[in-house]
Amino acid sequence: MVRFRILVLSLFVCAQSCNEIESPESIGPLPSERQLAWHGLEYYAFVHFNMNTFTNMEWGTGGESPKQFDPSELDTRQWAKVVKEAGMKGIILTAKHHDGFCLWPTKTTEHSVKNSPWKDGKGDVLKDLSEACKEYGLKFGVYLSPWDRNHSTYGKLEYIDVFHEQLRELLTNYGEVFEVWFDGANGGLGYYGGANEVRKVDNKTYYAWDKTVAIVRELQPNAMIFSDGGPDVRWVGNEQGWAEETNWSIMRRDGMYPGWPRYMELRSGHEDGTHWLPAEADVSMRPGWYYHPAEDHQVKTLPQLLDIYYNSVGRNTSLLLNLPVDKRGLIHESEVEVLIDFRRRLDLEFGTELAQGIKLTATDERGDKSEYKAANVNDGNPETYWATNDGVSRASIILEFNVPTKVNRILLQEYIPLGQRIKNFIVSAEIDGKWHEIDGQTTIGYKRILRFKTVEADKIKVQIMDAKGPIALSNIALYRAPNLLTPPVIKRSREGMVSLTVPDEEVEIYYTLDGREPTISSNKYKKPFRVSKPTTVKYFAYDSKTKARTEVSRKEYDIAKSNWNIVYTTTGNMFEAYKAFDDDPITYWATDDGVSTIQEVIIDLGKTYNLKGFTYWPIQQRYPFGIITNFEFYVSPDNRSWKRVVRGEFPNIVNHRTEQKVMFKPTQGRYIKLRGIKVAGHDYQTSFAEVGVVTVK
Ligand code: FUL
Repeated sequence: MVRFRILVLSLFVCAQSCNEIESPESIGPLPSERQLAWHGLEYYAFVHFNMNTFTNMEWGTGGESPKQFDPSELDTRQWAKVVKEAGMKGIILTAKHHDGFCLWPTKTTEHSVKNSPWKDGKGDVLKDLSEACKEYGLKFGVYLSPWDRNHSTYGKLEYIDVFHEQLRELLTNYGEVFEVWFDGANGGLGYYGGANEVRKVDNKTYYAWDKTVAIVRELQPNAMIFSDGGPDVRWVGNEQGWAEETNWSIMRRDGMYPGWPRYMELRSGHEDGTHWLPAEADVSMRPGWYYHPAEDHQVKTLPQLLDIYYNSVGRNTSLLLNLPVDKRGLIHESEVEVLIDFRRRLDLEFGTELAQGIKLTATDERGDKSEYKAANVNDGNPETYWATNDGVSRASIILEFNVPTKVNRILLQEYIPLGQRIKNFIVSAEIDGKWHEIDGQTTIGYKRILRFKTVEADKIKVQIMDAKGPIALSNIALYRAPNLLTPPVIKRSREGMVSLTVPDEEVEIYYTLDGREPTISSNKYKKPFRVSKPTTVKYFAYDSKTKARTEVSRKEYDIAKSNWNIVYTTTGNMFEAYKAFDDDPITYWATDDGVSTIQEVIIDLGKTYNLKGFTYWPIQQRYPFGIITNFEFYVSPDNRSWKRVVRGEFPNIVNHRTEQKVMFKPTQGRYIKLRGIKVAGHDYQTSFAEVGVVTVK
């Protein structure tokens, strides 16, 4: 009898507590199973490789010949190996870009690899890549441009059948596809089977999106569908790889479609979104999406990639990093090197998790000592989470170290199967018994990572200030990323002020101006210094914690350009012409377009110098124009009598857009004249990113 009573009692207690500890109710739209799985990928590769690789274009017209597609060493296994070693989880390939060339032997058009010299028309890049991905344990995805500038029926209904059939082929013949990528760029001028005309479409209706989505669902039910408006994953609203700090994974999706004009909203989502629609941040390793030899010196650097990572993955998006495969059919050596460095660096940044298993307390826990306890955020299990009681959307959690510990990163994750809820939070550190606020932010979502200056803390506190309902946090991790040691970036202003910068505030810089090798007893860089005469600056970065240093870099400067003035330009806005000598090759100045005569600039150097050479930086912009290929250079003492000191050609400057240096016999003069006697382009419009002189010391 007694026993029976105990049993009844305990059943009663259990029923009570089971009621108490029900999970919080979900809030707002929720991720689907396929979206949840996709969130875990975080970082994967885009590969732009197609006809444009061979025509050196970004958007081919569609009038290209399949014969032009002719890679010499195409090796999709090299792509997969590099991507795997870089720590990425998959590859999405441009199966067909806007020019309509298909990388697989489609039955829908003759404009494909089957009519190319590559493998005598027997090749199939999609097959090769899907197999390579399988071999390396990578996901495989396809980009299929809805816009087709080659197909004669583009703009008519017949084309939609072609487009859908292409989609069917891609989703049937190459195994599991994890993402299907639909571009928003649509309609316009094209070849269209020889019509060479402008064809406009209504991108809301023309592609029969409902049917398109149904085809993907039918053939690849687990595949995510990407477009500006989803339905599964949205564009992030820019092509530089960043989201806003506030970033909701939900949006008012109805009414959105590829090419949606309110794309700025994609950067932060909608707090009152009606559908789960997380963002994917796409960005290329180079200025262009396709490989152009002229951009070999513009591959993203390690610090740039880290910024991209923190501004995408660290702000609740996935990162789709584009690798422009080159004409050989390989990922270029420069990309390979930096991608591996980046991977190593990420391993270092997130190598040692400092919060795992340390003491935790929270101001509120759902149910007493329940399965929603605070300790769930650092148990290494993404399935468990800390939750607060109903009605509690403001609460703090404190992580307490056993000994003061250095920290400079915090990673937070909400338990998104129950929706995205946090609107506002503050992170603080307790140092020597006093609390210091480190950062105050808004959303978290699937993942949020904050970088901050290293603190040696006893405790770290996360205060959730506002949420849509009870809090559900599955992970809080703390890290101490080692200092990032990269060669300093050097710049000189037009006034001659030289600055040296490194991405990590805790790294020091040392330099010399007298030609001697710098050491840690040389000048320590504190603020910009003046260099107005010919000088070699030698410098390196130094981490005093580890005593590691970068190799010595050197930069030669000639006279500063502070007293230079523009005297004459054939055409163009003279008031802007100083951009041709502001010591910054990223800015540029150009003469007018549509001009049919040779263009020149005359610059007054402010006083007479003994000159022995000049320099010219071609324009660095993504779509270059007006690059001087053949030049004449003149010197004058008075802007009246001119002496031509040199004429010649900048060899291969269009493909290698780096600084050109031309020497001549020493000549005294105060005025210089540079004439572009031949420029790359359809007229004489001439651009100048930077002009400089070499003086006799
Ligand atoms: C854009 C396209 O027009 C570019 O060529 C590139 O494919 C990029 C990823 O998307 O909208």
